[in-house]
Amino acid sequence: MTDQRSILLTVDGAVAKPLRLTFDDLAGLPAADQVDDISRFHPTRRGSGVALGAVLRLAEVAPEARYLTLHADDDFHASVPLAEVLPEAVVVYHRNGRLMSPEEGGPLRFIIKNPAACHTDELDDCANVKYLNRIELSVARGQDTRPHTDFEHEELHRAEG
Ligand SMILES: Nc1nc2c(c(=O)[nH]1)N[C@H]1C(S)=C(S)[C@@H](COP(=O)(O)O)O[C@H]1N2
Ligand SMILES: [Mo]
Repeated sequence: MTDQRSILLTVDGAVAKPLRLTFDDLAGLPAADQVDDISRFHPTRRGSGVALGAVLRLAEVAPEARYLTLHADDDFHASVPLAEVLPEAVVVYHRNGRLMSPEEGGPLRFIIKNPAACHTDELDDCANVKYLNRIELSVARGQDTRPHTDFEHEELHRAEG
């Protein structure tokens, strides 16, 4: 069962301080880093979160890290360049103070504010990872299962139901 004390997010790899964060840890990050209402960026998506930078600051990313890999419960993975994603991303973790359901992409969803269309760039809509459970920092690119073609997309979205 997911509740306010469950570990929602692991941050590990090339960091000085690996993290295991609960809902309360995310809610306890500074008010200035909280990002309200992602429907401002994505009209059909819901929820509020915290800037990726606030989470990475806590983890103390190693200076040699170049990639950030997002891992999800459904074995979906995306690996993106750290410097580019850092100012763009939000870790969505609540909706009006409540945990997000899987139907909403929760409990955690990664959101790039202004992504490129699917498979047109490294920071594309496919990297808006749902059911996020781990962020891994690394020197080299990590695991990436994003679809590359329209056909692969159709297959994936069919499997998602
Ligand atoms: N965990 C997980 N996240 C995922 C996917 C997935 O299959 N699993 N699909 C990705 C793709 S290819 C796209 S285009 C978007 C779709 O987001 P939506 O369901 O909000 O439209 O989610 C991305 N995040
Ligand atoms: Mo996608």
